[in-house]
Order: sequence, then structure tokens, then C-alpha cells
Amino acid sequence: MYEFVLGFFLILAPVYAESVPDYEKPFAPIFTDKPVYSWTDKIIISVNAPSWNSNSNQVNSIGESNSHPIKISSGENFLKPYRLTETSSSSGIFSGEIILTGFLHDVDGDGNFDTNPKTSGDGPTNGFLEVENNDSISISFEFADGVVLTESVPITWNMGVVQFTQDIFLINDSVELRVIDHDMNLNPETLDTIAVDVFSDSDSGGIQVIATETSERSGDFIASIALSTSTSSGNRLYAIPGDSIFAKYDDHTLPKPYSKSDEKSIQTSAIIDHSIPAINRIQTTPISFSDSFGNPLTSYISESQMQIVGTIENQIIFDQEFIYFFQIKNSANSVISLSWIQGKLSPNQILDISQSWIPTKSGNYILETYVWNSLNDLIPLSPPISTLIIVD
Ligand SMILES: [Ca+2]
Ligand SMILES: [Ca+2]
Ligand SMILES: [Ca+2]
Ligand SMILES: [Ca+2]
Repeated sequence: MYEFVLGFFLILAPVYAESVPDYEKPFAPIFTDKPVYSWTDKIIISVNAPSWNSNSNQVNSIGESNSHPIKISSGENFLKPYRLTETSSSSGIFSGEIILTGFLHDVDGDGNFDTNPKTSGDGPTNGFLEVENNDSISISFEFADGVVLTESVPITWNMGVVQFTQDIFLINDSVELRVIDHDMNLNPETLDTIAVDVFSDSDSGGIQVIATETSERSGDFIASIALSTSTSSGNRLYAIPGDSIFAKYDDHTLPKPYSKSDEKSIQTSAIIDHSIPAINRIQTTPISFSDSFGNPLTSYISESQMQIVGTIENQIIFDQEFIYFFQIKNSANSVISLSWIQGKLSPNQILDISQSWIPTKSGNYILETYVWNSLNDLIPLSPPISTLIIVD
């Protein structure tokens, strides 16, 4: 019984649909390609109206007649009638597009308007329509006598987002920067650009870079900058390891509750690090021992002074602060001596570090040396070295 009823409807439904509109559930829905638009985007419209496919061998149109018009409106501005054309000769789906043209507004604060508002066109793809920043677009189609279908989509301005693609960049990295602000897709048929200020701890004046839209309608902008350890110029920003770098975008198209004339600086930062990992920044040589005159020692006697000598070499091309620890443990693994030397290595500098020690008793001792960056951070700059000392 159930299967019989289902079959009955499947056969009759198309005939019914083409003859009498279902006023309770209209079968000519209007679709837009996005649920919400920015003020200068493009709207791609489609209407599913199989009853207007009057000839299956020919591409038909809807909306262009004054008896069954399509009207696209925003406030007082409208396009009517506006023609949509069938996507293929028998699809029964009709499509077209309009470009929103916003209103006169200066989006970058240079005192000049950046928009070209106009309202014109009769379809299917030549329409331009002025809109406000907080607005809505109504699309209506009188698809049968006295039966008008309407679809509305909102128009909003958006808060811009600016971000570096990483939290930490190495000094040799190309730095990628991204700005997302759909309001700056000012022309939905070309790649737009945005100016972004980029600066660093070492160069607070910085540079201005141009971020380019990733595709015609994305509202997503990318810029790439290089770092320089000497000077800023062009797309190169002066920054050294340890600096923070910053990007600042001034958004002049802000959503509610901001007003049209408001602007807001949106800023982000990232950290610049060495290209050499911390543990490899200082190279150490094995420990050697000498007497107080600098002559190498081959045996060690209690109660006599010896010099413990280590050599460190700065592996990076920047100044590097260090603390060199000497720690001596006896055979019971107790620390009997701890001392350190603090200093700064210039780029690629090699330095001998020396500490005197007088063993009080014969026995076996372990000397451990550590190189850290500072007492505050305690970041190891080279692997620790352990050396056995046998005192007679
Ligand atoms: Ca057709
Ligand atoms: Ca401007
Ligand atoms: Ca664009
Ligand atoms: Ca905006």
C-alpha cells in the first residue's frame, strides 16, 4: 500500500509542479552564493523555477518582463526588471550576478574616496547596486501572477584581522603576514591590496608593505617580508634575534557598534629567533689542566693548585651572553666546589675560561661544566661536559 502511494506521487509531482504553484511552499526558491556580504562584494543569484523552462531546447530567461519582474533592492536603490538566464537549455535554474558598489568612503584614511558607487544594469551580469555598510539586499521575483517570492541577505562591515603565519620566525625566514578584511575586497573582479605597517624592536619606524588579495573575492590578503640584520629598506625589515616584530593595519570599515567615521588599529606580533638552536650556539672544547704557570699537567697532587681551562666559541653572528659553571663532585657525589664566570662573546669570538682549584684530599673527582645564557633564563647553550680527575 505504502509503495503504491509513493509511486503515485512520483509520477504526478512534475505535472502538478508545472501547472499550479504551491502557494504554501513555493517551488521557485531564490538562492545567493553566500549568507552575508560585504559592501563591495559580488552576489551570485540563482532561482530554481522549473515552470519557467518554457522550452527545453533553448536557454530561457526570467525577470526581464514588467509583468513578472525580478527586483533587486537595497534601501532606496534598486534594479528592476533584472534578467536572469537559464544555466542550460533545460535546467530550469536561472542565474545572474550583481556587484555591490557601497557608498562614497575613504577606506585608508588618505583623504580620498576609494569607492565608485553606482546603480545600473538589467542583467544577467551587468548589475551595479549602491549599498550602505549595515544594509540588506532584497531579491524578489513575481514568479506567477500576484505571487512574489523574496529573499533577503544582510550586508555588514567586518572587523579586520591581522596575523603573522607563525609565532616565531628565524632570522633567515621569509615572514608571511596575513590580513583578513572582507570590506577591503573593493573590487570583486580584481585582486585588491592593503597597506600594512611592519616594525620591530630594533626599528620602531619600520616599513610599509603591500598585502595582496589571494583571489578576486577572498578579502584575504598576504604579504611577504624579509628580515635584515643591518637596515630596513623596501620589503626588508631590520630585526635581530630576540626582537619582537609587529604588524599594524588600520581598519576604517568597522562593524556595529562603530560608526562609519571610526577607525581602529589592529596589531599583532611575532618573535624573531636565531637560526641556530640554543644548545648549539656556543661550542665547547674538552677541559684541560695546567699548573699556575700555564704548563700542562699530566698528574694531579692534593694540596697543590691547578688551573681548569675550558674554551668556548660563539657560533652565531650576534653578541651572546653566557655563564660558564664549574662544578666539582667528590666520589660520594657531593658537590664540593661550584663557581662560575659570566661574560659576553662577540660574534664568532673564541675565549678561554679558566678557574683555579686546590684539591684538599686525594681521590676521584668529577668536574662538570655547563654553559647557560643567564641566571634568569637558564637556557643551555652547549651540552654539559663531564671530566674525571684522579688526585694522588
Ligand atoms: Ca529552457
Ligand atoms: Ca582613500
Ligand atoms: Ca577583489
Ligand atoms: Ca573592516
